[in-house]
Amino acid sequence: MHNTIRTHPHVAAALQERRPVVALESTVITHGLPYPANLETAQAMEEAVRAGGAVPATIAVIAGTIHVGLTEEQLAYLARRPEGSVRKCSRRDLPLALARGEDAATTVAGTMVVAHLAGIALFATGGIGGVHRGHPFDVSADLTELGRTPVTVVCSGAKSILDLPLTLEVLETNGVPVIGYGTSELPAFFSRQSGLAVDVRMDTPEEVAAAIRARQALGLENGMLVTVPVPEEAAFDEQEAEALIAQATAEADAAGIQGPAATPWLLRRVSELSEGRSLRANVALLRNNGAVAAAIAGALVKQDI
Ligand code: PSU
Ligand code: MN
Repeated sequence: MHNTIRTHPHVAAALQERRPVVALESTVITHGLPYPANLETAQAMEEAVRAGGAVPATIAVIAGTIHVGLTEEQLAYLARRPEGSVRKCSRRDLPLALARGEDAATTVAGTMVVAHLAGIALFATGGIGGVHRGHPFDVSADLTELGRTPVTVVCSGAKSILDLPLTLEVLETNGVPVIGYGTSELPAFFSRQSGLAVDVRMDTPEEVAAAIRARQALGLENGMLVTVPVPEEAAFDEQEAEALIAQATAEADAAGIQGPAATPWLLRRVSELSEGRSLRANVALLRNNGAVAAAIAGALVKQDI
């Protein structure tokens, strides 16, 4: 099984030399955004990580091999795959995709598993999964993974297609601290507000790096969440985002959409309903989160002496 994980030479060199590396997920490319916006966004996010002084490592399974860091061709290949041809790959799916030689895009949970195996401590994305509204037993494996894998996830909170208070409760149960980056309020993806408090506000990469170091010093195995509000110029106000999401959720329930299909279906519907405005917000926050994660990765490496 020595071919199970292949690390891109740029990523391998950075890890070897203890330079900053930021992992990126691939489900957002195959199941979260439409082509060609997905490819442009994935490229822009990698660029934001590089501009922030870190090496991006986008993670995906291609033909049964896990790749840590994709070539431009591999990124374009994944972004163009027709709907339904790439497995949405959480922790449980990884062995299935490998054994069957499939293409698979890693979710937050799947990406955390691989990042940890590869020795990458930080991971940036848009939104994590959570507890679905009206379906309190549909709890994303992302929350369980955050409770058991020591990777720090930089994101913009979660969309309010999820039940955000219940999502915070499950994070607490799993021992996952929620840090607000430059905010005391949990960001709700499209909007900067949710009315819910984070556990702590931190304003600099150094503060976050110190929290990561403290967790490592204690030998705790859980991950941490760093939540960054969407940039002001692309943000929706809370009521606006809420109206879109309430409609999409009601339609999904009426159509009987459930399980792993629920998140991709809701993301697409919200995008249709907002006529592309949500896409602009999505792109803006992904780039910004890449830049913030790169800065934290830089601070982490400096404290690593
Ligand atoms: N939320 C978003 N965009 C996304 C996802 C969530 O705003 O692309 C993706 C992430 O990959 C996340 C997954 O890990 O959906 C969660 O799916 P589920 O609810 O089936 O766990
Ligand atoms: Mn779900």
